[in-house]
Amino acid sequence: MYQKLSAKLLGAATALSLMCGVAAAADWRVWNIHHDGHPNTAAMDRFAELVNEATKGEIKVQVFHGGVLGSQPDALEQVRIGAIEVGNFNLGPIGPMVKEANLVSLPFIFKSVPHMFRVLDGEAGDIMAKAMAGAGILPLAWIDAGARSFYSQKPINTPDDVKGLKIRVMNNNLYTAMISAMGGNPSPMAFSEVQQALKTGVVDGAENNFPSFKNVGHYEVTTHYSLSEHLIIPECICVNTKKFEALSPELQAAVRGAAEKAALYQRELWAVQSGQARKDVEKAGIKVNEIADKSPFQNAMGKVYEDYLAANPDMRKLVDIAKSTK
Ligand code: BDP
Repeated sequence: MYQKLSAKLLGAATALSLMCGVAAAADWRVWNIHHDGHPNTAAMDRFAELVNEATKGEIKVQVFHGGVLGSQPDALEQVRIGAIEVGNFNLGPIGPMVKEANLVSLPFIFKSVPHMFRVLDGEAGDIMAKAMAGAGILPLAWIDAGARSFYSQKPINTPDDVKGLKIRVMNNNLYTAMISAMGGNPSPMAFSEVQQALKTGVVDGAENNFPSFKNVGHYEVTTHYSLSEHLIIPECICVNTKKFEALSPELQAAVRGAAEKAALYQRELWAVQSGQARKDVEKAGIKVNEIADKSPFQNAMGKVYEDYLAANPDMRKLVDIAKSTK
């Protein structure tokens, strides 16, 4: 009797909340790997404020910076299953879970950051976003992560300079193939371990953009940053698909709007702070070398593309779209 009554009451309450369009207040956790001083940290804080405002507190967002909720592959899994709601993810570590996301991890696939955004804003981006959402990681907005270049204890000007070097990469077989194709020894490793590994000589080098190179102190334990710009990998503000889809259309629009605004803010910050990060590390003693001719690096990637497309022939369509995007 009691059970029946409470079930009825619950039913009535649900019906009422549906009628009024009221969803229960939710607490959302956001994973961010970066620390204070990185553009993404400020942008994710902005995202939290915007969601709190736009949903009038119905969704309360708390951001956990510095990767305290786990490494990036772990956090991706957590967002995929809904244990964490949102993450600022790099698409590199998403590739092993969602094949379509691997488009952006093919070395030199994009001509520039604006080119990368044009590809993401077109059909290829739609295909990638759908596949990611299908895997539980729905991209609400794309953000800028510039280009990644090598840093080590010596300048790198040609693939030959990579020969024999142990280079840390993010978790993705495309990156190990990329380093091997240059004659180096790839070493996949969590971001949080890289500074110590560089310091103790466990690895000879790594690769990243200027803001991340600076923010986690990799510049303190290396001497040269060589502008190979071999990868232009975007990032996303991504949400667990089921949790997002369970929201009312109004709340979905509010969350998406907040992510889009935070992403624009991130891109503005990035434009200024990536140049500043370069200046800061140079001031601290890092020698930055331009690589006048990148074609030897690009040519060395022929085999990476060949092997990858032979194993993943269905990725050719995305590669063709990216290459034919002006
Ligand atoms: C940074 C990305 C971050 C990655 C890190 C890495 O923003 O998501 O985890 O590189 O190299 O630039 O692991």
